[in-house]
Order: sequence, then C-alpha cells, then structure tokens
Amino acid sequence: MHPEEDWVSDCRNLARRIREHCLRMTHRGKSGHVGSMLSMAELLAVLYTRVLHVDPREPRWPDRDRFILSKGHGGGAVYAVLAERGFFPADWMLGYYLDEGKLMGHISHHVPGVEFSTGSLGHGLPVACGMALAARRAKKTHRYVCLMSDGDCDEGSTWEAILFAAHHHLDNLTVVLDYNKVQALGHVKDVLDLEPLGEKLRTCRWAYREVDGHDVADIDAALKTLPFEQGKPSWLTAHTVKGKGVSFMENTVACHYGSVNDSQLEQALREIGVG
Ligand SMILES: Cc1ncc(C[n+]2csc(CCOP(=O)(O)OP(=O)(O)O)c2C)c(N)n1
Repeated sequence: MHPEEDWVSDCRNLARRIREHCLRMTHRGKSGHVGSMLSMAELLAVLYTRVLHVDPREPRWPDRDRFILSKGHGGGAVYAVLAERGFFPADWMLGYYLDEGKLMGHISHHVPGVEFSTGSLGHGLPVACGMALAARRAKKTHRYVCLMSDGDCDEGSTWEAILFAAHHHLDNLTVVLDYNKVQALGHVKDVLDLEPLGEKLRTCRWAYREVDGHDVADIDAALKTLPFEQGKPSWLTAHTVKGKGVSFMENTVACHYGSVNDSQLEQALREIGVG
C-alpha cells in the first residue's frame, strides 16, 4: 500500500475502534449520548493522530496543543481516543458511567489528557478564547482546538466568544463544528436554525471552511492548513451524521438519550464492522 494511503486506513480503523468503545461503554453503563459520540469519531481520529501535538507520557507538557470538547456529553468518544493513544489504561473504559469508575459521563479534567470539564453547552469556546489569548500574550506557539456541537451554537456565550476571538485576532484558535444537525429533542432547522452559518462566521471575521466530517483525508487536508488565514481564528464546519455507522441510529433524535440493549449492541457492532 502507498504510504499516503496507510495513514488513511489507520485513521479509519481508529475511528472504527472509537465507535466500538463508545457502543460498549454506553451499553455497559446504560447511558445515553452514543449518537453524539458516533458522529465525531473521524474528527477525533484525525485530530489525535494528525493534528494535535500531545504526549501521553507527559499529558501536562507545557507546550502541548490544547483540545477542548465543548459538547461534554459526548466525552466517551474523547475517552476512547485518549485510551487508544495511551493516556490511561484501556480497562478504565469498563467503568464508564458506573459507580467507582474513573470515567464520568460528561467529560472531566480529572482524566489524563482532558483539559477542561464541560457539560453545560456554550462553555468550551469562551474558555478556549481566554486560554488562547493568554498563550498569545505569553508568546507561546501552541494551538487551541475546540470541538463544538450545533447545540453549542444556540448559546449566547458562544456568540460572545465568536466576537471576542475575531476582535483579538486569535489565529492560534480553531473551532471544529460537529454539524450533525440533530440536537437532544429535535432537528436544528426546527429548534433554532443556524443557517447561513458560513456567512455569519465570515461576517464575524472568522476564516471559514467546510468538510465532510466522516472523510479523514478531507478533514486532514483542511486542518493541515491552520490557520486558514493569518490574523483570524479558524472555523471548520464538519458535516456529520448523528449516530453514524449504525442504521437504527443515523439521523435520529432518539439516539441522543437512548442507550443500546444487548441485541442492538450486537447489530451495531456488526454494522460498524466489528466481529
Ligand atoms: C446549557 C445547556 N442546556 C441544555 C443542555 C441539555 N442538553 C444536553 S445535550 C443537548 C443538545 C444536544 O445536541 P448538540 O448540542 O447539537 O450535540 P450533539 O449530541 O448532536 O452533537 C442539550 C440541549 C445542556 N447540556 N446545556
């Protein structure tokens, strides 16, 4: 295989393992949010193998890139990629969402590799902005990447941060939007329509691009060019499918809070190509 294609298949395999971990964790813990996790598997696979400079042997290395998950309810997918990268033992995932377990349902900074705890939507970007501004003032060159949901974009705090980042020319800051167009209780177009999103972001002086959020080569090509424009924060809208890979979950509102039973787990694993 051509070396260029090697990484693509490695990355797709990592995304498949992230999905498998998320399905098993939420099944064992009887927790919801599995659809939210499945939609960002390729985004996390590319970020953690091709983009972020992070080191599992030294999670607090001062010059590491900082990744903040704003959609904290999907934290299981970040735990999965961190376990795969060796930030903590894989068997921690067995205790996800269970009493005495080390991995809480919403993402927690008590877990090695996690920078910030979230769960209330709209908190990730404001925090990332403050951290990015402080780093720039300290003449640091590492990057800040905030992964957000479309639900995050319904929050006023997010729009305040959008204005703030452009005002301060934070080109060390990138948003990746997991735009799966489904929220907790409905579709974005019915809950609070975000369109025309690109026009809004460009008008707010962000450098803006869009990709297929399940195409690892497409995601990688975009994130390789950061910042998209000197002097502007970068925004990558990744078009994704909630519940991606599992036929009875894809694009459904039910996959937000629902958890999978034994027979659904078997079907879901088969459909994502496990076993
Ligand atoms: C401020 C706030 N309001 C409400 C909620 C409850 N809630 C949890 S997830 C969610 C929306 C889920 O949709 P989205 O944010 O688009 O994430 P997705 O799972 O689709 O990626 C809501 C409303 C919350 N976590 N925070």
